[in-house]
Amino acid sequence: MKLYTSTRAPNPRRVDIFLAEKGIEVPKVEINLNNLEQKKPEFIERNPAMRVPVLELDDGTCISESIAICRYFEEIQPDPPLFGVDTLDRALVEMWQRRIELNLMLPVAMVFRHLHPGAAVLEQPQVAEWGEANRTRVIEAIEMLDRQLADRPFVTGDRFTVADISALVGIDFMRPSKFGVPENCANVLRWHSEVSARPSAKA
Ligand SMILES: N[C@@H](CCC(=O)N[C@@H](CS)C(=O)NCC(=O)O)C(=O)O
Repeated sequence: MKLYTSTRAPNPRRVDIFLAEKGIEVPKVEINLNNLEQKKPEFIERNPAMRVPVLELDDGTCISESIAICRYFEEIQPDPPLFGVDTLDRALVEMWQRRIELNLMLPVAMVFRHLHPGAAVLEQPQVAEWGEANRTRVIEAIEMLDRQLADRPFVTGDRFTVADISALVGIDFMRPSKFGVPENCANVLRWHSEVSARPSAKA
């Protein structure tokens, strides 16, 4: 088994945090995104979407999409459960994970890809207006999260789940675009300092 990954990129970090929580180690192959190694034919064979992370199994099967990779590890090692513990909990984790991915992570990525000079190699054309428009969406998503975190320690309740991982990675990826959690979102700020203190957050 091998994990094709890229240090400091947010989606690979989701898998790294997930694996750290499970205590699983997987050998890694570094893909240099700035050198566009993800667009080379041998990588496209592994992932036609030309993105990291990709998990290659020993029989050559490749799994891409961070959450699909995490689900694979959840099945082979259920403890600790990070996708919910029963029917209702699994549905709630799925709901929040998708909300966070679509409403927070994606707009944060749009801000970075369309405004950061370092992202020009990945995103052509860079449309500054689209990047700016997404800043508002990010803040709206954080406000949504703030309401959710008003009366529970983690995004879906008493347990740390994959929804917390996506939210943590999304929020931390605001940093290169030089914005962050608004000061009035006290619940998110409390949650963020707690989840950042987990050893897995160093991933
Ligand atoms: N939906 C994918 C997104 C993967 C993704 O966007 N990966 C970025 C790094 S965080 C990438 O490989 N970018 C390369 C590029 O844009 O060419 C997932 O969840 O894994």
